[in-house]
Amino acid sequence: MFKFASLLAFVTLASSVAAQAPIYGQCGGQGWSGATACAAGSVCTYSNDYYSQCLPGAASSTTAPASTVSVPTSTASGTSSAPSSTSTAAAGNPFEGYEIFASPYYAAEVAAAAANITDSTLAGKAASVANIPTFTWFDQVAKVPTLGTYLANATALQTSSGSKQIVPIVVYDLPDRDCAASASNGEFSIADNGEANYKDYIDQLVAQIKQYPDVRVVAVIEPDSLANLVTNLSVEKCANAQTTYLACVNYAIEQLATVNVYMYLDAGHAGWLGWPANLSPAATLFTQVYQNAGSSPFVRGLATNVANYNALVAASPDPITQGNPNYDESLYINALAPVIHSAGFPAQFIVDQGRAGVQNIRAAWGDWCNVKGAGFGTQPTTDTGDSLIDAIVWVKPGGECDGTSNSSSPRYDPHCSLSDATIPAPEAGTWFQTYFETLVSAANPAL
Ligand code: RCB
Repeated sequence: MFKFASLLAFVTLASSVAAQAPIYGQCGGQGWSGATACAAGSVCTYSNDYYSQCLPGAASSTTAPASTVSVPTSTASGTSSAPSSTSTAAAGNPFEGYEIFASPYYAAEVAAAAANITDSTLAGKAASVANIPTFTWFDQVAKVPTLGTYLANATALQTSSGSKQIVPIVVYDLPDRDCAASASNGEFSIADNGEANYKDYIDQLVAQIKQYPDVRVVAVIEPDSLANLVTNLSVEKCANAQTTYLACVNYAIEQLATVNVYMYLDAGHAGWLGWPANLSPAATLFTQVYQNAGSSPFVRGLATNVANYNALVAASPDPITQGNPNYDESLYINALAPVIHSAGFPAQFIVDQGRAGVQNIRAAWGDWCNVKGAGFGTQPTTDTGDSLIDAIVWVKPGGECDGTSNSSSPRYDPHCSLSDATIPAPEAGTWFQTYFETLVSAANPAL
């Protein structure tokens, strides 16, 4: 998976009338013929060979505070803990009593996308997605300064509104990233100083977070990474990456704990580690990672279904799940939890439902790329109906592409041209307008 997209349509429009790309607009990359200068207050920042983007400078940002959405809280808890300004982790659910801060970056993407929809009913629904809090992915070190902007905005909003803010981020920049697939290969390579580069990336995240102790930060740690170490050590790139992944994830946990970040390690999904043969090795690995990092109370638990499509509770098993008794995320979590708890990791869970609104759309459970017919799912809430689950969240920013269907791209992954993938799909990480429109129109519950 890979997420950090361009405002393609927005940029196209803007670059035809101005020589400057707007903040968050594309400003370079192979084949790019639009503006290469950025609007005041932003700097053209290399993302990858296909994509450079105007990012606000950390010091001079004028980004307006983003809107937030109240996360309905379950009635069980009336108390909430103090802002994370001490080194003691608060007991209980870190989401409880907090509003999840809505990223101004994703809001801008969505606003631009909605402006491109002619059907006014659909456009109105699309625009409403900007107010639904979605995690922000730090998939590249050059984007880390923008975290300071978000934290400053969240701090200001917390002060002005009196509502405590939790800023949701994804830590996603391992060297030799996405070792079993191609579409989301990252910027760092183990062979080329990758571990040191990764530690520098973590240090930069920590330095930003340290400056804003009054807002709470919650992080999903390295999607797919530990799951790949459970099931894909037969892939040479994963086997080679094993030691480095573990060292890097350990460093991330230990450092982020020093600035009171509440962490959930990515735990794949029901159709990956939920297979009975995979559950026990997964529990062992997660527990080892937790304990090697000193059993930090800031490691709250595990995140499941990130960027995937599984229901939390399926009305009936999708035929593709046949053979796996854990055919939805709830069953997976309730099968994994006792094993991991008895191993010594008292994990709680969060579950991505961002693209899980429509079921029975895949030809095979392992299909993950831009699956056709997906709709936005249950909106973020702590009212999860399961005491093991802290929150339903939207981790994958819906509308950002999973990977290109162009077989001549260096990051082409065959999953992205399967019969159940949406084709043609643009380069990984760019905005995928038609996919976003389907997510909106198929949303369940409806937007
Ligand atoms: C990642 O792909 C798939 O799960 C299991 O084996 C079986 N049986 C991408 O790489 C995930 O569904 C495999 O052990 C065992 O008894 C990322 O780029 C798929 O989701 C299991 O490994 C027993 O009948 C992307 O971001 C994952 C496999 C039986 C991410 O997905 C892939 O593993 C599963 O089959 C049957 C997004 O989630 C990685 O290899 C598939 O059903 C099967």
